[in-house]
Amino acid sequence: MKITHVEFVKSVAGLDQLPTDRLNEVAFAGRSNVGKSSLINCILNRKKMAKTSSTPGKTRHLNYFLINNKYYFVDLPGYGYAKVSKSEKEHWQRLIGQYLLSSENLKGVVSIIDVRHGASVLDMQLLEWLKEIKRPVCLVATKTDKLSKSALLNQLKKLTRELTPLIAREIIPFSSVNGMGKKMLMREILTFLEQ
Ligand SMILES: Nc1nc2c(ncn2[C@@H]2O[C@H](COP(=O)(O)OP(=O)(O)OP(=O)(O)O)[C@@H](O)[C@H]2O)c(=O)[nH]1
Ligand SMILES: [Mg+2]
Repeated sequence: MKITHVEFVKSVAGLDQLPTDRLNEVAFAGRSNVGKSSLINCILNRKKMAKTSSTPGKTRHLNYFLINNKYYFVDLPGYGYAKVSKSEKEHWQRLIGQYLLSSENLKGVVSIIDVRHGASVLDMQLLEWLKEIKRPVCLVATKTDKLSKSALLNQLKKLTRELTPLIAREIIPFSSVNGMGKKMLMREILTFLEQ
């Protein structure tokens, strides 16, 4: 897909504020600071469309980006940031949980982990739950630029062994820094959006 137009549409803090135009959408989920917003910018070829930061917890709402006036990419707030209050964690669970469970326009979820750290308990819980509710998932292991070639190969083998029972597709190695995996990921996303 050639990206011709990208537009930030809205930041959603409650499910009553979701867009009503029924465009197909894909959501990007992962731990706080894993690189969700950077990944979105990378695949859209835009430097600062989704706000990125070295401080975890930057994305607090569901951020909707309109792509080619046809689809939405939804940048979800990260989970698992230790310094977030209990009530905020509960808010996240309710908001994102309800959204992932009930959105009719959501055609797939891009679940993002850090290739170096693998899947945390929270990542596994999310993957298990998405499987249970039958949401199509594509798992991306990002920040591959931080590992040497051989360390990356070993780590991908290990992750594939651990996570294969939870995912239907191959893990996509990705880097927002050098663009690794960009094409493969866009192909998967299009498969979701075109269903
Ligand atoms: N080396 C490297 N750094 C990355 C990559 N992706 C993201 N980063 C860095 O990781 C940090 C967090 O990136 P974000 O894209 O803001 O992460 P996020 O998941 O959107 O974070 P929250 O919105 O806070 O949940 C930033 O300092 C990025 O520059 C990558 O592929 N490689
Ligand atoms: Mg973010």
